[in-house]
Amino acid sequence: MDSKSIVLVGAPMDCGKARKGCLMGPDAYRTAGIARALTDLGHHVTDAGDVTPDANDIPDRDGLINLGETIGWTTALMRAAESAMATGLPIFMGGDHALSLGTVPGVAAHAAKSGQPQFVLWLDAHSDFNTLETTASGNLHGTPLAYATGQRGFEGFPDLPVTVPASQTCIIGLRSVDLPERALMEQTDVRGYDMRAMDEHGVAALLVPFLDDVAKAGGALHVSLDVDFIDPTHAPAVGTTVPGGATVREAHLVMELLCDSGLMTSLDLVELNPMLDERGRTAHLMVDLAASALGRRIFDRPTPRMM
Ligand code: 4U7
Ligand code: MN
Ligand code: MN
Ligand code: MN
Repeated sequence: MDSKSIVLVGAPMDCGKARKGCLMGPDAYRTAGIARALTDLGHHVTDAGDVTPDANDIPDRDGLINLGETIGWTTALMRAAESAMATGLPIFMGGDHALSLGTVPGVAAHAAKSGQPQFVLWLDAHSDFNTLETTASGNLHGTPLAYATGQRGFEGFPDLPVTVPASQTCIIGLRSVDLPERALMEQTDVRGYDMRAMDEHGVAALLVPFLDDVAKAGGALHVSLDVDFIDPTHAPAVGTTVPGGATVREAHLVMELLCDSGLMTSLDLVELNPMLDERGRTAHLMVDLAASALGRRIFDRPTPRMM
């Protein structure tokens, strides 16, 4: 792969759910050597440090966890994402998945300025397609894909000048979808593939047609990788474990196919909770997956670290 300018953007946000720990994610990725792993592949890597949330006086609302704080992160991350796109390929290091409420609209705003259609690949056990009205848990990390695709039901959040058409999004890895979010998804043409589809057809057969569509449209491709896409036996450091997830090789294959396509223009690494990790193995796996997406091939892997 050609040498790229990669910009690391930390988003130590933890307000998207009640359980704490994701705020340590950015520093866990730094400690696990994300910059070095990408530099070793020939890329130019800069660390832009951590974003801080905007202040606002949005009142809390019953049944919604940390509404004002989440909106503060959303507005800050929209700006950070749009401006990072002008300097290279951003990797947004979360932080919980509520960060995509800001990163996806931010990168989409950048693409719109050059008339490029924005596509989104969502690698997740969950569809994250709840709205403020449908969420049963009140955890806003379960809502970003609905917001970014322009669904109604986000009162208090900024109106999005640029949304990503649901037809330009693809979810892979599904095994936990709430009934109301499923009903909402079914009104759109989001492509959602569950673990059964992955078992039956193989992940490449699901991903490649989507990548072909991105290529044909000359699109930008944002990839949002939730730790819980991977099976919890391999990636234990996440609050929302769901058994029956992707294997290590399936996850790497997705990243390798993304690399071959040359289409990925931005990446979220979300939901890592270092408090729940085992000797850093999940953080290292996420770094290795990012490296696969950016050019590391199987036989280039360094000798495994002693952990
Ligand atoms: B994640 C859930 F109810 N759907 O809304 C919800 F199952 O970013 C889970 O994918 C959301 O980890 C998971 O709370 C959000 C739940
Ligand atoms: Mn650009
Ligand atoms: Mn998620
Ligand atoms: Mn998830």
